[in-house]
Amino acid sequence: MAASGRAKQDQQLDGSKLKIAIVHARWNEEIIDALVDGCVKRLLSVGVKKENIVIETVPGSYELPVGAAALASDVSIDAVIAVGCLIKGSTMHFEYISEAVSNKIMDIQFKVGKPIIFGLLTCLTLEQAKARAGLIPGVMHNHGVDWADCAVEMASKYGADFRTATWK
Ligand code: RBF
Repeated sequence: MAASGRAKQDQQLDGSKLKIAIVHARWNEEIIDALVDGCVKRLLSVGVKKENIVIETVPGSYELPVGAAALASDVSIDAVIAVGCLIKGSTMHFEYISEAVSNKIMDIQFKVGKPIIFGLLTCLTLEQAKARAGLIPGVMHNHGVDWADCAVEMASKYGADFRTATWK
């Protein structure tokens, strides 16, 4: 039976030769700190060297595509993880920002030929965000861990071919 929810890893991850950038928004600090922490710990545990983890920030999630594109243009970086947390309020900002960011991140990875990992939580409540950042014990795991796995898997499996692919 296919795994549901968290994607099942089909190979041993080895990040020892990779350089990974994380760009994160500064809104919803408690959530972001937990997600970035989960992400960094996982990158280290799958072999990415401390000096090969680059962390940069942008003001809010809307700025993530610009930050991600700038980092991805550095030839030494193999993948970028864009981390943000949008919490739905009473106006339409949530819809505009989440759609713009998700579309642009997809677009950038095809332009630069590098994986840009979508680490944007789009939550209806703060409670949902806390759960997905692993801040409510026993409820959900820290999704930053999945994004680290995703970056290492995509950069190792598809990085080189994707960078040079002519069909992009
Ligand atoms: N940025 C986030 O990363 N998370 C949010 O929950 C968030 N909420 C916002 C709510 C409103 C009403 C506005 C105007 C902006 C919000 N932003 C949020 C900031 C946004 O991503 C961006 O930094 C600013 O709009 C400047 O371009």
